[in-house]
Amino acid sequence: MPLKYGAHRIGKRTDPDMNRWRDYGLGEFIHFGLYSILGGDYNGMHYNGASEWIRSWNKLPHEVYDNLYKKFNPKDFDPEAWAKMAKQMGVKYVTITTKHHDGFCLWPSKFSDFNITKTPYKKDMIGPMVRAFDKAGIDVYLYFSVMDWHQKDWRYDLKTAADSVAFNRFKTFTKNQLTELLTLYPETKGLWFDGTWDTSWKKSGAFSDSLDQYLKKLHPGLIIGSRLRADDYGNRHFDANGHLMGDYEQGWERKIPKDYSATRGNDWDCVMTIPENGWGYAKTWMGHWKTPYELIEMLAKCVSLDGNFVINFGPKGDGTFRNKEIQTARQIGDWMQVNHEAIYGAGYAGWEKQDWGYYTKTERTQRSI
Ligand code: H79
Repeated sequence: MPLKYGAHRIGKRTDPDMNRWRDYGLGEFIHFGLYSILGGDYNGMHYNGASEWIRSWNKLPHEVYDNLYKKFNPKDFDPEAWAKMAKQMGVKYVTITTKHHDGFCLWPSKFSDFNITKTPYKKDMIGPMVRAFDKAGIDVYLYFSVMDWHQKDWRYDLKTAADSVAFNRFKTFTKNQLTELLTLYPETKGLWFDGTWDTSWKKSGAFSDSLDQYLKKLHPGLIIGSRLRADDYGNRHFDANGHLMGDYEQGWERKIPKDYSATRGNDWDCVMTIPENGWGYAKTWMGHWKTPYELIEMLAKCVSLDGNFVINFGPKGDGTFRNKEIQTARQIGDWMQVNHEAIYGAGYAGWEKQDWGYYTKTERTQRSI
């Protein structure tokens, strides 16, 4: 089927930047923002959804949430300590929330007043994080929610001409913010898009395609997963011909392919929460906390199926990590120190999983077979 905005490449990217991505094995996700202050609680009540979605809770007035920036002061934020913890854990890449669905920007954006400079903390958080991780040898990816609850021009659907006019302004705003991020933080290796599931965006295949091409021209080598674009018919991830629209499949959120055929032979990564659901800090811990052992098994499974595994952390509003997350990171790091050879640069071995574990293959082990 002829498509104007379908996949422009069939099969995997083979350039050095993408080869480097493929070799990471283990990554870290960080969710940090205004929601970290509340930690899923408000007025003595507990929100049962994901804590970073608390603004959408009918018990919390929007104006309360939107004024949280006046209290945002992560005074103990220490980017070097964050990078050190990630390094010990053995992660090769980190994805940082620059702006979640609430629209709050952790960098001094010229295009939105709802940003870090208006808080008591005042200072940019993204730059120091990017530089600290980069210096530690950990590649940096920026999480960016397209959906933005703070922007008046955001639309869920485009039903009227006025909607389209507003949404066109929103597109320009989005492009400006992304240009700003890549210009301010040239160390960035890729962008992790989210909040792209609404009809308005699905109707914007032409724009998302041109945006993807523009960003890659601006920042050669940039890696963008399959969550940014939509094709001519509003298909996401895979176009109407079944081809992946992105450098890797970005649909594995809190789930892992059951076997190799489920990966369709594409590059992919799985992003995983330690609790059952919820990415931002949650004061009240609900449900099961994955043990380091469970997370390591997931990591081994992902690598054995040619994917990367990314574990999420939700630091507290003061900028420090909860002890349980620190311990989890440390225990995974201890395991990685002994077993990293089976993770870095490793992938699908073509052998069936056994009850005692998973096979992974590296170029070296491949040569010796
Ligand atoms: O940032 C983390 C989550 O907050 C975010 N992605 C990760 C990395 C995320 N947001 N939503 N989701 C994940 C799940 C999507 C839920 C949806 Fe819906 C179901 C979107 C559309 C249908 C909930 C119900 C939101 C709108 C209706």
